[in-house]
Amino acid sequence: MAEVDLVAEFPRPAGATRWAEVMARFAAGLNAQGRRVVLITSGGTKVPLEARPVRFLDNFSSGRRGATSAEAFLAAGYGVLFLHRARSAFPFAHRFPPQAWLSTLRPSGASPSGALSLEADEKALPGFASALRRYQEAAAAGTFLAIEFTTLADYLHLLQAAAQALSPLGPSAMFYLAAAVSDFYVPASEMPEHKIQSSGGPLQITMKMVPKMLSPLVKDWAPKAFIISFKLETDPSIVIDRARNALDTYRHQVVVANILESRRSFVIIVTKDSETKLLLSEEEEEKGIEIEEKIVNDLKSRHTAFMCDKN
Ligand code: 9Z3
Repeated sequence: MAEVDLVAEFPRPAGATRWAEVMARFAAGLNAQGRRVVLITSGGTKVPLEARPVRFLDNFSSGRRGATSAEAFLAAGYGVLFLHRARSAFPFAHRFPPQAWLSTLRPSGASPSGALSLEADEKALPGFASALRRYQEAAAAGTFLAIEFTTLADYLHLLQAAAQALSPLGPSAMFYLAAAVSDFYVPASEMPEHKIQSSGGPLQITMKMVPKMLSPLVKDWAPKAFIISFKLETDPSIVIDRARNALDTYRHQVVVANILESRRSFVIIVTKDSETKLLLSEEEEEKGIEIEEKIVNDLKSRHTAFMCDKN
């Protein structure tokens, strides 16, 4: 059966062609070094309700899962393609919001060459210097590429382009789909052109279902890759069933199941024939360990096994 282009009905973002080239070059360079590459999607999508949008549908996702996981994957030797919602948590920077450094970093002089010196008490900004160093090492080694999306349409086009860029890597590519992608949208043909008027009374909107991109991703865009999706629920009693349902439907390798309130300290790694609980103890939390380190460790070994199986 001919493949239906599910992405085509969404407006293509400006710059998509250039980003596709940048991603393809990034992936090819790392592939030539024999490095594994992970595509991390992170943050929530924004869905416009009007053609000249004043209002949007958005969601809770902060992007912390994706940003912290990117750091752990870089430490584990992966190349990281970080497809994230603009202004959501960014690797190595998200623990240091402006409030943390505006009052602690002090300009301590500028040299005639234009170099600016900044000073801070190490204790006032713990981890800051090490985060800068780790980010700059990854940037210099060419192992980290960050690309932004804002709307659902941006996300869908960039995901497709990223999948195509990683497709030549076969089983060395991992997809880590942690973004919280809207399930609903208003098609361009049904959008009011102008701002919806409150004088029209209470608002009723009918939204269409967003097609599940996991299906073409697994079947057509990157059929040899190691693919992990995330399942978020607020009701703990249904999350495993929903995760199993996704594995049965899409036939990919792993679902990471999590509950909204406990997502920072508990997840379940679900595969066709296993369920592995990963828990962060209070002691570990106090030491500053994050659950993403455990998730990435676990998935890296599963990825190794997957690659061995394919070779
Ligand atoms: C997740 O489940 C992520 O773990 C979170 C991370 C979004 C909860 P934060 O960004 O939170 O650190 O604040 N992501 C996937 C969520 C999702 O919408 N999954 C779909 C679903 O559950 C399947 S693709 O139906």
